[in-house]
Amino acid sequence: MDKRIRHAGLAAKVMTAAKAAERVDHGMTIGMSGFTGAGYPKAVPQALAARMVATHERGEPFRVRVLTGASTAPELDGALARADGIDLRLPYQSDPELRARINRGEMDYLDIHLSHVAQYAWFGFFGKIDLAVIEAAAIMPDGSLLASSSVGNNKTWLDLADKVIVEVNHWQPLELDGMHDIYYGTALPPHRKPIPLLRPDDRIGERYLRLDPAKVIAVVETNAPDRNSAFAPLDDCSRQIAGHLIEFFRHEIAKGRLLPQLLPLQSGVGNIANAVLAGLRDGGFSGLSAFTEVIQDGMLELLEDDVLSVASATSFSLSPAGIERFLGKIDFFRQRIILRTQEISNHPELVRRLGCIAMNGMVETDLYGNINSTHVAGTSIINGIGGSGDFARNGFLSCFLTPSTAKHGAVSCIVPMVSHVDHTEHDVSVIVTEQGLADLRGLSPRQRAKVVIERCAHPSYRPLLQDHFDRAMHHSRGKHTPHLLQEALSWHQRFLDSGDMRP
Ligand code: 0RQ
Repeated sequence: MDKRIRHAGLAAKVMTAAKAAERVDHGMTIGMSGFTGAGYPKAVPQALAARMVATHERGEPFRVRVLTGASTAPELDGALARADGIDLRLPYQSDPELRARINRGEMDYLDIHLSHVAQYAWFGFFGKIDLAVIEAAAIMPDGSLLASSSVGNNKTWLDLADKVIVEVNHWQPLELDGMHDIYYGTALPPHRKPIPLLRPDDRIGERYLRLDPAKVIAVVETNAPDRNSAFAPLDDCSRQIAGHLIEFFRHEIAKGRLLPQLLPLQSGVGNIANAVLAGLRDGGFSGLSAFTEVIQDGMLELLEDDVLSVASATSFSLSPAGIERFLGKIDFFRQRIILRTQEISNHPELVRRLGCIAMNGMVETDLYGNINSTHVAGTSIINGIGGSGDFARNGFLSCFLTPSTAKHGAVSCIVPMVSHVDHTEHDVSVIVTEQGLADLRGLSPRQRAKVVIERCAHPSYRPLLQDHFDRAMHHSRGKHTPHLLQEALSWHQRFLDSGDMRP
């Protein structure tokens, strides 16, 4: 028996991806593994997409509802979207083909706080889960699964689904064994108990994902890497944003509001988040911890340099170079990295208890600190809220980062009114652009507008924002949060009409 499939009954269920995909039916709700391009099934979704195309060519419908941990990769979201095989997708995506279909209104997409997904599934809000398709690094002798490079919602899909297909990926290192911590203590209200996690490095769960072998209808063997793009080299803008944030941390330490080892860090995805991590390394910090969702390249470097002593997350999101780095020192990283289910990695109770410092990207902010993380001009989704809300609402400090402009200066990321709200003014502590940092804590809406314009707006938009605010102060009936309602979204309309927000 292959050393990766150590359960005799399940070894007997090995078949090709095409055979496994034949067991999937039109209309099914499928929970799949995968989180930010890691640990997603790689063969069955592509075989399923091929079946869908053939079925569509016969003039018959074949679409499924796809639930995951977060974004996946071209082999899953891309393949199924190209085959027009997704009826509904949740809770987070970043695939260009899928995004285009969502924004053309050809399928439904539910953008959900990542910590809510498991409990919504338990509450029954997504209906019956027919099938789970889960990537694993190995199947243990009792049928439990050694998870691969993400945990995400795998526990929930394995528990709730009627049937299970396991993809055993030989590319995933067996040395991941010992890195996962699968907590089985969550329950439906009113039976909930406190989650016994007091520090980011506490282990509260089990080593493997429980699986009832009787549910398994197929085991498919693969040997394929996780796919994530390389990070862009650090540019001046990201460096400046990181620099402002790190200067702010130093200021807070000097004021006695933060300890030198800060508080557990949550860091979002993307180049700016990676730049902040690099800034922490260069800034002489040490003894830090992370309680976050994804482990990017920058976090590996911090662990190696002992800036970070532990990182708790639910997934990796590594560039090809980051994967090489990880594989080369996997025993070292296993001592310092814990991968949990996303209901725990993002749990509001834990984020509040630990006092996380949340650092996330945004699309735009308004003068008052309401944040749009997801939509262009209020209507087209980019990725989704992901875990940003889980951390922003409950963290000790909630920081949102963006360049002050987008689209080569044609768009201001500071606007009179956001075109879509993901995080309200009540949940936002700090806004950072390459221009500077606005600390919104303890400020009224009018005070906030002043610092956001002064510190964060790009010089080419600052006078326009100041003029808008001054006239709003003069004409607005409600001076608590001044707005010129007839103009509030005119910047976005101008961008749609002319390609530039400026008159
Ligand atoms: O589009 O490449 O087509 O030009 O948005 O923007 O500057 O590359 O920044 O990769 O850091 O993404 C908010 C999307 C930022 C991300 C967002 C356009 C811009 C570009 C991307 P183009 P950048 P980033 C943990 C936390 C929500 C989820 C989250 C995100 C594209 O950070 O998805 O935080 N956050 N999860 O041109 C129009 C604006 C724009 C704009 C940027 N104001 N108007 N377009 N863009 N600002 C992870 C998980 O939860 C899994």
